[in-house]
Amino acid sequence: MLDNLDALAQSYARDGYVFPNRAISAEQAADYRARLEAVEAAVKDDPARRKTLRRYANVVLDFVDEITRLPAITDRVAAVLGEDLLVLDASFFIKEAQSPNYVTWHQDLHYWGLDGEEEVTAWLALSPATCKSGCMRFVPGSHRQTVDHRDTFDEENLLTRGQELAVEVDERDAVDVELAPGEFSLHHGRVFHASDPNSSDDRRIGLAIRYIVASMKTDGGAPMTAMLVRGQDRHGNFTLAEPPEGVMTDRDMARYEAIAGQRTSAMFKGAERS
Ligand SMILES: O=C(O)CCC(=O)C(=O)O
Repeated sequence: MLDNLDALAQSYARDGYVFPNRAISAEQAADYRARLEAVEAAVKDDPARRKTLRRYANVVLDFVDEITRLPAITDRVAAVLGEDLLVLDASFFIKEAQSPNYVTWHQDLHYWGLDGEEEVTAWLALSPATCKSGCMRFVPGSHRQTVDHRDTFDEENLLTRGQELAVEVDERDAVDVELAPGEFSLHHGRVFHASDPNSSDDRRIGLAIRYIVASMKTDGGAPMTAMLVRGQDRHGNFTLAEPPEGVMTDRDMARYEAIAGQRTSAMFKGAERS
């Protein structure tokens, strides 16, 4: 665990990631997990709310917005990106116990419609992320290149377009990102990463928080909305979202629709299917 922030920033610059980092205790992680699972149970018969819950959790769940602002996380992100931080979204990546869902090798920034690379994902474990449960895998140093992707649209793939790198990855180069509940990794938007199915008896629950610098711009597509979580926005390149007022309130669900519409048009640009 790198508590020296300069050393953390250097390690991140070299490898394109840094882990493990501690955000919250195991008990706090269990508490957040219980809150998430209570919401999941409440919306289990409502497909639209179930989807929103996973994709833009920080816009509709007050306790997820709270996580995105935790100094234990943002101090480390700020060591890499600086003090003014926006969150583009915070999504749950959940693999049910003994489930086939996986994530192909990809680079995040490929389809996000941003014009820069100053983005960091903090991936927080709310259950054990192990090789058995399908933790993420990173290729050290791969963030220094930009490679083409192809779409697979495979049903079991957790990515929007089932996108994958159009180059082969030598699996022997990959590092397993095992995390205990309450720990998180940081990764660069160009680092090659993937994850395998969950063959454990517990759910694998991760919250991926996408931080960008406030000076980021969209690449010319529709304007986008983001949440200011630290410092100031001196640029005005994004519409600033209001923090959620509770748990999936009607006001926040209506706001989510507009935000999701903007992001979906960027994410599916050039895709054969939506
Ligand atoms: O949760 C996973 O297995 C993959 C997550 C991912 O691709 C990401 O956070 O960028």
